[in-house]
Amino acid sequence: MASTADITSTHHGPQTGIEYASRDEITALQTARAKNTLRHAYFNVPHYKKAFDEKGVHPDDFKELADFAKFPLTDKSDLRENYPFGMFAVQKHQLVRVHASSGTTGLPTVVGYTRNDIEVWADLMARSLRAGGVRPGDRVQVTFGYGLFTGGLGAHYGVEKLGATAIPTSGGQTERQLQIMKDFQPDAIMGTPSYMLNVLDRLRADGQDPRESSIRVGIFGSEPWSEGMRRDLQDGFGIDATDIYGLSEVMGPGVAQESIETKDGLTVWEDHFYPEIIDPETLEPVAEGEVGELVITPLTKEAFPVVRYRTHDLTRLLPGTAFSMRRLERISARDDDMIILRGVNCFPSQFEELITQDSNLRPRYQCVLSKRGRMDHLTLVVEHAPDRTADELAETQRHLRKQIKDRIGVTVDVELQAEVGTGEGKAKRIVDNRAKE
Ligand code: DLL
Repeated sequence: MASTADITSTHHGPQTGIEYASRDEITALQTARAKNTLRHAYFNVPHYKKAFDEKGVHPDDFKELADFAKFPLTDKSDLRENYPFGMFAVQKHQLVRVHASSGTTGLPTVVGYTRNDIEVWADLMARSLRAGGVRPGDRVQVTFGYGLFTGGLGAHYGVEKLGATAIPTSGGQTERQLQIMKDFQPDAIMGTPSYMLNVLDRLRADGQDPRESSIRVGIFGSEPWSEGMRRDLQDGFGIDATDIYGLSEVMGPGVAQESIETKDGLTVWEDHFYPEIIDPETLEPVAEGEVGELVITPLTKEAFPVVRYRTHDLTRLLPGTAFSMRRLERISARDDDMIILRGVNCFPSQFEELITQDSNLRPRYQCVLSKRGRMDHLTLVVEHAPDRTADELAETQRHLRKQIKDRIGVTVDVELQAEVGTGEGKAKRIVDNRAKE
């Protein structure tokens, strides 16, 4: 299990923590922990016993990491079928907390934690915060929602574990957030990138210079964002911004985190998670370094072990840089966010990258899908910067449309509006009106 020694060694201490272990050591640790996890799932969760038996595999068949490919994948539907507590591997009295993710449709998925699971999570969040540039003694404003969502409480326990001070503002109520930011002088802030953009705009609208704020670092995630958005947030606030990744079914935030020193993708904390990339069609592992769907097996979970969980997030695995553990390339899309226009696959993040290159536009946008005859049609609705003339806007609109055609290869309509809402919490990027017509 991770100890606090792991977190104090990151970056500015001696590089002796597990994040700097040799690949051989990491492989040995993952193999040993994977064997335990597979046994734990098989013998304590009826779903896994059945799924393994149906596939004709037994935990004893696992000898090396490549053997993971023999074991069944787990998808959200498996969790839904066992709603609410059917996938838990421990007795009721061993649970100290549950969280749930609402998902886009249907029943929420419910996840549970033992005391030790919470400890490990806090350690990994503390390690993530440290990798993202937060230091003991810093004040950290946590604008992720507190509640069933894992963002707020997950971040909170990590801040405390690191020896920093949590300012648990939770999400929303922006006026109040700003007042607290001004009065409490946080060194760091955490939240979704789309919410941080709201904060930035509100400060500017109030006639304040966001660069004057006390914030030094921002740790943002829970939704896809682009390099362009990073630029906007870093320049806007005058901070270093890094990316944090996680999902409730696998733990919560802190599965992977970008290093403030390299800002080159997110290190997967491989002592606790085994990442794989599969082809979402064939479900077979892809060649090393190729893009596909991320599949994760947590290696130390007690209450809620998951075997080969399909994240539906698209990315690829890269070798370690800041740490010896492998990195994920920025997760720019989920496979269910893929838009297919006349045979061309595209993702909202590709539009975002172009939007952030134009100073007449704000990275607040939605992709509105409709039907034109039998064809799918996309209208990209984008917020424009204030005080632009009609001519400037017409030119901006024409330019963006052409850029999208030239760079992404699809024809879309572009609509510019003074304000575009993307919802509370995670930004809603796709509005699908196709069934309505
Ligand atoms: O969003 C956990 C979290 C909280 C992560 C705070 C980071 C910060 P869920 O609500 O279960 O958990 O949603 C997980 O969000 O499968 C991705 O599709 C997306 N996601 C999370 N982080 C990132 C990121 C939390 N950095 C789902 N980049 C995941 C892109 C992200 N997508």
